[in-house]
Amino acid sequence: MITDSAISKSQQLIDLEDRYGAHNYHPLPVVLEKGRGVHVWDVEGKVYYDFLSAYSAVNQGHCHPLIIDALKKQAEKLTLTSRAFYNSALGEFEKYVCEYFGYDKVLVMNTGVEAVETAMKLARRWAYKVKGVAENKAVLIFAEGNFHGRTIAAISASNDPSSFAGFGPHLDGIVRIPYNDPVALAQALKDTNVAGFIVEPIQGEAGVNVPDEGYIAKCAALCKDANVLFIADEVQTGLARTGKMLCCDYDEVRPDIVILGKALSGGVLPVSAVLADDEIMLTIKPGEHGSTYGGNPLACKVAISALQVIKDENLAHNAFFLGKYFRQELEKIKSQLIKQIRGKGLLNAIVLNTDDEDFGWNICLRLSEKGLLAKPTHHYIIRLAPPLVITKVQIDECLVIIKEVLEEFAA
Ligand code: IF1
Repeated sequence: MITDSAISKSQQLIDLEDRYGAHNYHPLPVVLEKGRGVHVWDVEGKVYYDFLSAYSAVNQGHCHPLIIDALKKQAEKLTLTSRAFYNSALGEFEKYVCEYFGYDKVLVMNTGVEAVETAMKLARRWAYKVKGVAENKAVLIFAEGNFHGRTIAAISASNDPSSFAGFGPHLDGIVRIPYNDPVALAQALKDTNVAGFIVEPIQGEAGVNVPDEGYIAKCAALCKDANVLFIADEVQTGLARTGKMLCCDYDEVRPDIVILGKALSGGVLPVSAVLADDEIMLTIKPGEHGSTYGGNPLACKVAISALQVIKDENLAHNAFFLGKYFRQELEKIKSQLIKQIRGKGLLNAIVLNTDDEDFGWNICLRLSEKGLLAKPTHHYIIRLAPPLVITKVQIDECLVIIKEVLEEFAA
């Protein structure tokens, strides 16, 4: 007879999720209960380097003491008022984030996909009120291979069947063009009903798909010429992850609308935001958009602290230089298993040379046994994105683990 004690604590917790939770994920079999900086611990006490960083939400490291302090202080005072009333933290955060990024206004939401939805609504509204597009005719352009979240609007933009299939009917007014193809964009912009082009400066889910140098600048210029909003989804690439505060900074582009999420709270609670100037933002009037939790005082205080940490600890600088070093060292690994190393800052990927559907998964399993957590995307790409507080000594330690595992699989 198998008794409870014969089954590991991890397995018991995995079974619990399997029994009571919806089966919308397939996690690695690691059950985490503690995190600090670049490390996480499982329920058996094993420590790991976190090379996923909660999909770049914990750029500042797990449980950053200053962010947790801001959370605790505000949690004891006031957590939620709804937007039916003013609260004493929202204005402070709005001013802080607008000055931080240089925009007239911000609209605060919770999850990344809500911010994407907000940007879609703003672009449509701007098209009707400012550009003069006929009612219900507005078009939004997206790039193939995009990932903008899981709502009906976001999956309507997706060309990945695992996102959209079986969830139709989908949204109208969406056009998709190839990524990294300014000529295709120029062609699509000939339609005078286009409101905006929504694009990730690097495609995350597509496998850290880095476009050619100058792509973002070209796109922004084409949009400007066509009187179309250039909208950057920086939910994953933003907030120092790629080695600049925003990935668009590489191209010296100031998008008409910036979408932020994830690390805006340092992984503490869901906070997202849309930044734009008055001409765009003020097209939405009172009562026309919002969210119960959006702009709550707890989120506002946490987000101020999370942004402050990025600046104070020079995380963009650290990501830029350690990212460069990391890719350079990965390039030195001589293995026929590696097809390509790519990325920017500390958003990187190893593209594997394989037809084996389980290969990326098996490598990640072995990496986890050796104390490094990463997750494959598209079964042959391993994304490597540690918290930006990682040090060179730690990077070196991780390079040894990655090298050992790749050599093992090559043998
Ligand atoms: C999951 C990937 C990352 C995003 C961009 C908006 C959102 C995301 C550019 C929505 C979210 C996530 C969600 C996560 C997996 C993940 C992801 F693997 F799908 F591609 F990060 F790499 N725009 N990305 O990347 O933000 O509503 O989730 O807060 O489990 O679905 P959200």
